[in-house]
Amino acid sequence: MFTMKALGACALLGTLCLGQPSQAATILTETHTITARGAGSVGYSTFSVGSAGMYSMYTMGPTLDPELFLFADLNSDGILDASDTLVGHDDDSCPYSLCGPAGRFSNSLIETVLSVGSYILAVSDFNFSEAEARAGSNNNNMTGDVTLVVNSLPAVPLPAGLPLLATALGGAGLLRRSKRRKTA
Ligand SMILES: [Ca+2]
Ligand SMILES: [Ca+2]
Ligand SMILES: [Ca+2]
Ligand SMILES: [Ca+2]
Repeated sequence: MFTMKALGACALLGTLCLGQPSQAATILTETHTITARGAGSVGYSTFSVGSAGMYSMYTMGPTLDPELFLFADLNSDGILDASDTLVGHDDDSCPYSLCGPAGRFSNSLIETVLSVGSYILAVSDFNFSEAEARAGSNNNNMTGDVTLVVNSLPAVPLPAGLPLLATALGGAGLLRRSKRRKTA
């Protein structure tokens, strides 16, 4: 009886029982010095996702206007190839409370669900395009250090967790009904 209850609670919590930690965890912090042009004008960071779930990626670049691209490194070689696909992009979504100001402008924030695999972040100063990220060169009028941060977020954030909870509750209902049928 107690075992059945424990199983039910685990189903209710879903991925909390098996998947990600219940607290946000930083999986990458890396600082790039962004130059005006050429090889140093784009900063790249690579990271791996070992557990599918919600992730946040953001910039802290006090002296430039960061613009951020996220690519799936499909062949897991740590290099941005033509076959690696674009997953996310942002210029100015990060609030000052999280990322601080970026000159007169704002930092970048990408929050998305990521599946297991390898990823590449590319950062430079606005105006920065996907083509420039892939080419590895951008002409910047603002330069300086930008720190890239990647966090794994708690497994079931609300309201994204609500449909899961509803499914789990439905499952618990079915379990109760099938038990009732057995005892009847
Ligand atoms: Ca690659
Ligand atoms: Ca920006
Ligand atoms: Ca600029
Ligand atoms: Ca540009």
